[in-house]
Amino acid sequence: MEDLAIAGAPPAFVDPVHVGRPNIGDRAAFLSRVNDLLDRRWLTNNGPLVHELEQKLARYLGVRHVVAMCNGTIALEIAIRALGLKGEVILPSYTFIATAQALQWQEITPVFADIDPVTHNIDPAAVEKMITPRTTGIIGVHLWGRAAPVDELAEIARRRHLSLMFDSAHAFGATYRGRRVGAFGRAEVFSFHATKFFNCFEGGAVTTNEDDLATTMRYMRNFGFETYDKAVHVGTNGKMPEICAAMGLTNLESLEAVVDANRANHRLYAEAFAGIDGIHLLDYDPTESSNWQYVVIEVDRTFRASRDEIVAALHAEGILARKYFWPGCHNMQPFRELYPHAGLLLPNTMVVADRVIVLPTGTTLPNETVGVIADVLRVLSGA
Ligand code: T4K
Repeated sequence: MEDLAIAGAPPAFVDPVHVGRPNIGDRAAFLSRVNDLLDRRWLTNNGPLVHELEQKLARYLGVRHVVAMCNGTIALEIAIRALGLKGEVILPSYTFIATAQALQWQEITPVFADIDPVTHNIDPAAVEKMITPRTTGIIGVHLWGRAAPVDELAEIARRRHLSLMFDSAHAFGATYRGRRVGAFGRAEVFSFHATKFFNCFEGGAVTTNEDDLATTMRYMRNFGFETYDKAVHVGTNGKMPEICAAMGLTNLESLEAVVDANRANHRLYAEAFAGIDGIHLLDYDPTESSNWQYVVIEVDRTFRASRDEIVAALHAEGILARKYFWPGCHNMQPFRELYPHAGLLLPNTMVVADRVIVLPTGTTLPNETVGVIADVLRVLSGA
């Protein structure tokens, strides 16, 4: 124990090791695109790089329309509005708060359904129980990039006449039953934030196979304008700037290198944790494609240290592990005050949110990190 920084020893890392360190593609290719866009003096407003990115993403994801946006949260808000959702919409509480905020922002009631404790994804049986006459839609979240139960949710949506959309912020490049995430439900929403597997600094997109929906969202992201001086729809400013598209086009060229690094890191973690009882590393389905962007461990109740004690010990070492998505959206404002009893229907959410730690990965992970984390866990386990 005396070897740990939390007990006074020097920390393993002086420069903090972050979860969500951005993966950055070929710098020269990016800077050349930036030079071009500066020469063109076309910086935003549906420029040529955004157009090129949308085309390439549509091809990669296997979907008719990609509508690029300034970030994933605005993309969620626009998709929700374009789908005409109102009243109540069902979603998991165990997600990044943006999923729920995008509804509440438009005065739609987020109704939190419980998750499957094994997959961490929304449980279709729980969704069914939360449907009321006010329900208009379901938002499935592909948490950690592992696809939500798409077919079961689609069946419920069809039978109960609800719109189904997905928050696919984590799932760029992932497949469900062999098909790339991006063309499921009526629309899917991606985040291209700096911390994501595929990043544009900030950015996001809505993908859909519905032509009219795509057109409406294109108006909405540009103040409702159809053409010069002619607004035809309620709108906002959801436009992706050219420099973000330049980053996206560059990063799109090195996706495989990021997957390889993430997969190799995951394998190292799996080997290092193999003999540590009470620590369970979430795996990715070997029959599907994954981006391996999230290294998620669950700490059993039987483990000698609590989840929070482990996180504190890692932070002391300079490893800034995260407790995503604790404490669940329903336990944060404004939801905690608006829906104080939501937790009564979310037993699995509460258990999982109390156990999870997300660890660093990516192309810049310092070599020693996995070993240090395993050492900390071994010491805390008392073995
Ligand atoms: N839906 C889901 C399921 C999501 O996970 C997200 C975003 C969204 C919707 C919304 O999409 P966006 O509107 O963000 O496009 C971070 C990200 O900001 C957020 O994008 C992400 N999910 C969420 C899971 O993580 P925080 O509050 O944890 O951010 P922060 O500032 O603590 O940064 C995370 C870590 O990354 C830190 O350890 C520092 C490191 N980092 C961050 C940035 C920005 C870097 O090393 N370099 C950087 O440039 O939310």
